[in-house]
Amino acid sequence: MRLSGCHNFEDLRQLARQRLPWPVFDYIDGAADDEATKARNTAAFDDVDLVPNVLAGVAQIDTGCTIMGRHSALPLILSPTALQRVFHWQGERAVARAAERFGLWFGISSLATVSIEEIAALVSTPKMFQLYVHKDAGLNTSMIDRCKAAGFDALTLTVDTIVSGKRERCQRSGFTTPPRFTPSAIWSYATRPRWTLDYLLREKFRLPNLDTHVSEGTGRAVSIAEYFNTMLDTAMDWDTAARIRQDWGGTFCLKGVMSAADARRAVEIGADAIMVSNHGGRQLDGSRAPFDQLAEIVDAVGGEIEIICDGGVRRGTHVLKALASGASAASGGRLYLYALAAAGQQGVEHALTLLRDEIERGMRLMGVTHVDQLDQAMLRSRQRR
Ligand code: FNR
Ligand code: LAC
Repeated sequence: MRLSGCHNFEDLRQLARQRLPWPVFDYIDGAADDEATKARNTAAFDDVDLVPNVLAGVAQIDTGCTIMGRHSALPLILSPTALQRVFHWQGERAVARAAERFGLWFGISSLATVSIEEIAALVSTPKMFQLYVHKDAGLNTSMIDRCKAAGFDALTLTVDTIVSGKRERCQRSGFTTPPRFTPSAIWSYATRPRWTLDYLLREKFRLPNLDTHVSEGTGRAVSIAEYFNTMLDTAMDWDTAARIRQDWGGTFCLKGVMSAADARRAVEIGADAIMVSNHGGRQLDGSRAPFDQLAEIVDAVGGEIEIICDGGVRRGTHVLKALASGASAASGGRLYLYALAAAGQQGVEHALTLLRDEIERGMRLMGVTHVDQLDQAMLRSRQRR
């Protein structure tokens, strides 16, 4: 299959599967335990139907909106995801450039494989830095200071990863950072010569060992691999989140909020936005889908804080349903990661073209000319007659 033959995300997912060694594909495609939540994240959108208004005069439509105080050409954010140069040698550079071409927000993970400074210098489109609080407070301070100096538009604190979800596909494949040279891993590389040549010639298999964070105070350089394997700290609590919000001082988002009580806590500590998210089903399997949970969150804090619906988005209509349910935007990781893995920046732009076209077509068929016309009256739950 070629990129030009990809007409939806499942096509892009298959193209990624063809190109990636299975341990790398399974790291993207996989989730926690039985992967029930990952499946529900997308299926949740199918349990709600759209009720269009016709003959509404939709010759001119505007898909633009404001997200966290910045204009966005679509109500869509490319969520932060780790290790992108493991998926494709262009990595975060490709995603940043594609986001800029489409006028979208994108996120850079604490586990990114391109530096904060390089990304900031590369593009001017709104960007968030996603912080995983590390046990070494000097690392947290260093990253926040670097993001301030680099002019990042928002700090997004991920709060649903106090411990890692049980990723059984990764346990089975032996996917680790840095990649281990077990017999099965070597065989998986041999079956994907194009990816392996790229990775060998460009990254020399050293990628996750790049030193990308330096601890303030100790000056200790920490590689992505070490950060990935040492960051989680069960001591992380709301007081820490409030302190980080204070230290950052700018637009602040909490990613991974699922309960109304936590949404209210986010308002109390002065967060500007929350990403209602279960980490793409990669953390607590059995967790409710963000789209299913959205109404409860909107009832609790709608109008007090921006609400972003993160996860499971695979169609333009999913974005429209999230907005009609009260979200200010939708976001996702796999919605662009399969495309990145399959074809770098060209792939991400292809995925964003598919989504943009589906959002535009969906708005026209819904009879709306601007995204803020989408509301609950246009939705019907399948359960309710
Ligand atoms: C992620 N996600 C993630 N989230 C985060 O806060 N920091 C991170 O480093 C990562 N890394 C990461 C890697 C990969 C391979 C995936 C698939 C996901 C979660 C991501 O931001 C987002 O919440 C989910 O991807 C949303 O679900 P969908 O859109 O992938 O269904
Ligand atoms: C993951 C972590 C890195 O989901 O957020 O793999």
